[in-house]
Amino acid sequence: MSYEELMLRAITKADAFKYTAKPNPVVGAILEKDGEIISEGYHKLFGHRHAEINALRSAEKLKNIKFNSFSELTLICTLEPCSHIGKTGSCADAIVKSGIKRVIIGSVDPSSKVSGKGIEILRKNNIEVEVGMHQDLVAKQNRFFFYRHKNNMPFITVKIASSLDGKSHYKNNERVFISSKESREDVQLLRAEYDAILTGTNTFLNDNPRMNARVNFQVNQPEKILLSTSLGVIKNTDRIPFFQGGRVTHIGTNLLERVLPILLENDKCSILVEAGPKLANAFLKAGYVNELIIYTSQKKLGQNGVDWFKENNAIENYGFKLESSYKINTDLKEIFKRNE
Ligand code: AOF
Ligand code: ZN
Repeated sequence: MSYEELMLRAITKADAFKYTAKPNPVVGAILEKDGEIISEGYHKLFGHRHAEINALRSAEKLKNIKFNSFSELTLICTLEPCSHIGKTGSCADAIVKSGIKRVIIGSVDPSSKVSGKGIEILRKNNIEVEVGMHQDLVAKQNRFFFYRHKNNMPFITVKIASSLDGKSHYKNNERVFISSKESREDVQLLRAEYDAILTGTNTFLNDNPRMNARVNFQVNQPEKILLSTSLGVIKNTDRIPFFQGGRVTHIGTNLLERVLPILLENDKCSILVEAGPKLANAFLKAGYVNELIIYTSQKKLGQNGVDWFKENNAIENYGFKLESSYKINTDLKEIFKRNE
């Protein structure tokens, strides 16, 4: 296999771990000799060993069987090997120590902890380094991670479920399921992709949500964030579904510029806002939203419903354009992107 084929293989196989590696990026590493794979490694679980270390460890077992010295091998890795001593040690240092002499890298790591320092360590130790092979694919598969580190901002998506007549819920807060069961299942998948789910007082009180990702595969559950000034200290949390399973953060301010730094804590890159019209519009108005996802059902709520948006053309006026749309049962799912 060529280096390019190996890079594409590493990118593809790394992607399978996107629900368990997050908020870390997915990363793949392959060691090759004369076009043949000697070993492969992937970053499978947040906090666990990095891809390069896994590849090095597997190769170690084949030394003197498939090769005699690591200097015979080329390392192909999707992301720049890390330079920091993080949870599991520096990959760049481990590569140097192994005796590898050639490394092909997909993309530079955009995080300030690394960003070029890993490559520098390799080059300083006389390792031949090539950077940029399929870097766009690597950035795309880690779009939240790249966005967060390039902009020092979280990637924020607002998700709403709307009736056909543009309403969110009934004025008297009578409980109503607007979208179909299938759409609600789709939302579970969406939740599984994000590092945190954010909601506000009204949704918290009226819907009593669990706000976790209920999917039938392993997932690093998103942190739950409650934005509320009115609730004060919440007691008896062991009886509230929202507080069960996974980390919960209660933020006692509605000033969004004060909220942003808190959204970046604990390595978080992406936030899914699942809130009512007030909070959703506040995020949109502040210009903090990257993506807007709307599930629209065939149901109408009529005069007793509360509008999602005040104006007719609100989505376009907020600076969004439609990127794609899908039918889910009788609902319509639309994804809007911010005009860049
Ligand atoms: C690599 N190989 O497989 C991954 C890397 O908290 P830690 O120690 O796990 O470090 C996480 C950071 O390491 C993450 O923010 C990113 O910069 C880099 N990810 N680097 O060399 C890997 N997953
Ligand atoms: Zn590393």
